[in-house]
Amino acid sequence: MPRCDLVLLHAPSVYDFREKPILYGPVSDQIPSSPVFEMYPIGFTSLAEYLERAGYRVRIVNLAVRMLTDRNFDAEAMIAKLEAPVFGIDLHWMVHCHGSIEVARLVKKHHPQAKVLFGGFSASYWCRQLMGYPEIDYILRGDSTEEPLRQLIHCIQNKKEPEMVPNLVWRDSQNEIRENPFNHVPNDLSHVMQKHYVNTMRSVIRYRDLASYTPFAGWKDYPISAVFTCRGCTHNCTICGGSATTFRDSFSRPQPVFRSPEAVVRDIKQIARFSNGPAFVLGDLQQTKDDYTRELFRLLREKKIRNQLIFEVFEPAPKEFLQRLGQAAPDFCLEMSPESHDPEVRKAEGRHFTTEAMEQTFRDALDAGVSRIDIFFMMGIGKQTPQSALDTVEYCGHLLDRFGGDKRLFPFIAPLAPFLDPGSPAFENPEKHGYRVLFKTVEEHRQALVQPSWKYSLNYETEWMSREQLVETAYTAMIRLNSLKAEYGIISQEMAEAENQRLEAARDMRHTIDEIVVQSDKEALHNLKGEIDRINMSAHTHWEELKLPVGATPVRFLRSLLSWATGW
Ligand code: B12
Ligand code: SF4
Repeated sequence: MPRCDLVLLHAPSVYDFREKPILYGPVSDQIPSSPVFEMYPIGFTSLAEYLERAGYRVRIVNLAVRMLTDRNFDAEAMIAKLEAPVFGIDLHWMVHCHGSIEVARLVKKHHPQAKVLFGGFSASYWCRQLMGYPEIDYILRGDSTEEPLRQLIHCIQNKKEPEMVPNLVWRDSQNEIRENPFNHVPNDLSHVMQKHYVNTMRSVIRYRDLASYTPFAGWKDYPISAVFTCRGCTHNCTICGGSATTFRDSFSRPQPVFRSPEAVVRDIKQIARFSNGPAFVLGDLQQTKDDYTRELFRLLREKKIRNQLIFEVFEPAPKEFLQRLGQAAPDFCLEMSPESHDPEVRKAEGRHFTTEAMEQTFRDALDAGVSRIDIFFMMGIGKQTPQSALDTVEYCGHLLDRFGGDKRLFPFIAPLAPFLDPGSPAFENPEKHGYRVLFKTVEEHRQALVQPSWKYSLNYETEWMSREQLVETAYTAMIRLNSLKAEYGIISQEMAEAENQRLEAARDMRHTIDEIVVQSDKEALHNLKGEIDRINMSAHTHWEELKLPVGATPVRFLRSLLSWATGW
């Protein structure tokens, strides 16, 4: 096998999810991942690309996707086979705190001399507690770890203590935990993602292992890609662990940093070379200055990108912005997450806009030629009672009426699950926002993830909704919304029925599990494993609704190989 300086591993949410009977619930219905959360952070490709440019060899292994797509895939054997002096494991999303720590343990078991490094938002937030796990040697904090990681690998290869590596938390030779200054927070991102798709392709070929680079199960048929425009956020949503205050307090970033319009369009162009799938432009462009969006839109027009582009707005957008967007990216899609129809609930969530302004945005986007608008509502948030969540669904009916049943409007509703984000304003000041945080340590979250049903995994409840109420309301609201969407012809009757059948089955199952929990009957739970798995995996059919058309050859492998060979 060719030399490797760093292996980046992505774990499933729960390491032994194939053995444990766990009813996951609708925790990942609105993203490409299954409840195993098999998608690795976009930062993996950025870290790999940066290090490859610096002369190191990096391999990405998405263990989660391999375990999910191949029942016989032996993750431990794969870990044992890999050879590298450093293994980086993401703990970006808290939902991986079971799997990531388990994978770290296996790395140490098979490679006692190798170093184990953690990184990502959750690793940054929980760094002190995590250092209590003996399998973790290093944690790199922050949203921009490319350069610190290069320095760390240099130290490891040259057997130097990493005292000067910024953002690093580490254990020194005396077994003391050391925290280096957290001061690498770049205000310019021109050093990252310069040629990342080319470098990714090179590694795929070098290690002859496309399967391990796959971002999520089903990616080959629906290769949606993400293009990040910024690190940080100007907004401060109450439940968000990526809000302005979380970035400031937990990731040392006082304000967001934006990539240049050229870099963003370069990424989109690179994606277009190997994929016909949509590209999701992450981050509301309205956060930038007007001349930024003008330049970005100009470049998009000039490059004539054929892939469908998805944009998101965090707040209502002016008509002129949407028109310019429509001209730059005809056929564009728009996403917005008002979370609730009720202005009071929205305000408590940190979204200070009126229903009129929101509906005007939908109107203007439709007029600007949007091909679809995905509207996301959430259940379990502050000031929201079960009735209020159900009223949100009825509001969706009103919205569809108001727009004459326009089939480009796609409302969705889902629970805030399984976790309230660590570091979010609500997690940090639960009383102020009417939340009760039930788990306060990494270990409690780890244990929560292996509970038999998602009701017991939820790490919070609110003054207005208990965990029990949230779970019950979630099923009722989602079933009702599916029926509504079928009534308006937004989804087919068959899809609504299939969706509702699996939601009903999940609801029945969660009641059965509640009874088993009361009786502490482990054997009865194990006997349900097959049925629970069937419900868990069929839960993912919901994602079908969010897909856009991608044509007959979604991924162009030959073209990618050619690009690699010619160095782009
Ligand atoms: C884009 C985004 C997504 C995209 C993910 C695209 C992708 N593949 O990364 C989508 C929409 C799919 C998504 C899904 C989810 N998301 Co999200 N997401 C975001 C968002 C809006 C931006 C993240 C971003 O820009 N990252 C770019 C940079 C900062 O990160 P990065 O490049 O990936 O990684 C850098 C560092 O984090 C670090 N790093 C990361 N991993 C590692 C590993 C090692 C070893 C090292 C050294 C460093 C390192 O270095 C990288 C480069 O320097 C944030 C909110 C925000 N404002 O930040 C939420 C956020 C990260 N998501 C969050 C959550 C909860 C989720 C979901 C669990 C939601 C759900 N229940 O469905 C899922 C999980 C998906 C999965 N794994 O399957 C929370 C996380 C809170 C927490 N601490 O757990 C956030 C903070 C806010 C939120 N609620 O949306 N998300
Ligand atoms: S949820 Fe709010 S704070 Fe978080 S990334 Fe989106 S707009 Fe920013």
